[in-house]
Amino acid sequence: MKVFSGIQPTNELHIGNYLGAIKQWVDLQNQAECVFCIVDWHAITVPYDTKVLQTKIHEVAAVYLASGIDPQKSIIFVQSQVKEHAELAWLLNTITPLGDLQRMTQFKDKSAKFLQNINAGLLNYPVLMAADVLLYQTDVVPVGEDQKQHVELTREIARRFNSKFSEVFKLPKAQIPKIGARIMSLTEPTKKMSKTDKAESRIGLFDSPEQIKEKIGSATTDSGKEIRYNPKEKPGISNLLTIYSSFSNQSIKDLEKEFTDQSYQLFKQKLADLLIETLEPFRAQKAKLESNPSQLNEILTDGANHARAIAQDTIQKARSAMGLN
Ligand code: AQP
Repeated sequence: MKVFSGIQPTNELHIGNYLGAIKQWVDLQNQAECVFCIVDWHAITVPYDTKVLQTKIHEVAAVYLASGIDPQKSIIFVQSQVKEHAELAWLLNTITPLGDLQRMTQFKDKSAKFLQNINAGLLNYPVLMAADVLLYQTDVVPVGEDQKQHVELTREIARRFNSKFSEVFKLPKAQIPKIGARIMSLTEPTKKMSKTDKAESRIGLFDSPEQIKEKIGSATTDSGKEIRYNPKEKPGISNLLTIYSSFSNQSIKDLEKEFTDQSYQLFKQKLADLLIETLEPFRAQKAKLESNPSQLNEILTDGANHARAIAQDTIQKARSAMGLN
């Protein structure tokens, strides 16, 4: 089984990225050939600071390592170091209907969010993502719920290519976790937690204990007093219960029992303590890699070399199928 997934180095990674995507990767690397990418070409489709992009790339790599992704078992690399991603994206662009891209939820959301910067890259994002996935003959793409639509489009693009030219690509499937597939914003719990939203709406994986306490303490809760899971009526508390359950591996039912007749305040204090403890390895790994950046560069260069070898094999097949050299 072959696995591919990636994360954009935009702003700061949050617990939604970890629970929706990265947490699944760690288990998969013992059962499958895994390729985990830092998708910097995707990140530049929204406004960003050129001076900090490389730091953000290193931070994503630090998160992968701190989560338990082992470079001896899995390939970790930066997208822009393997140019075949751009080449395949161009080839796939020529068989992707414009209408399919215009109806993507993420394109609509991001065009509304970045009105001053609705660029063609934002529209073509899912084609580049299809190239990322298809280059590695991927079977499974472990992602959060918001990326399901893009993986379905990837599958459709692969199907179209195979039937128009010849059978070059495997048809990949999304793998969405049962719990944590859509962690919601702390301040507006009916919206998903996002890297490009305001800082108090998310818990960053590198947040300090003080920041975690403050953000959880002021997270939006619901009217009433009960700590009960009901996303429609109690979206705030339900989101906090999901986060608690995912990090503690206790079921939501058990947590409801444990916190019967307890106050929101106590529940939030316990959740903040749990997060402070479980996110400690992320803070430590970041500090360690900052003090030794050459180690990280070696891992990424080695990863790109391995990834390129696989990608070159696939792109050659795609070129020939399309009548190119
Ligand atoms: N709130 C979330 N809950 C669960 N999973 C999530 N993911 C993102 N948000 C949540 C998953 O994390 C991975 C990262 O994907 P990405 O970097 O390509 O960006 P994204 O999906 O657009 O995520 P963000 O963090 O919300 O970024 P912005 O602000 O740029 O939109 C994916 O597997 C995603 O499903």
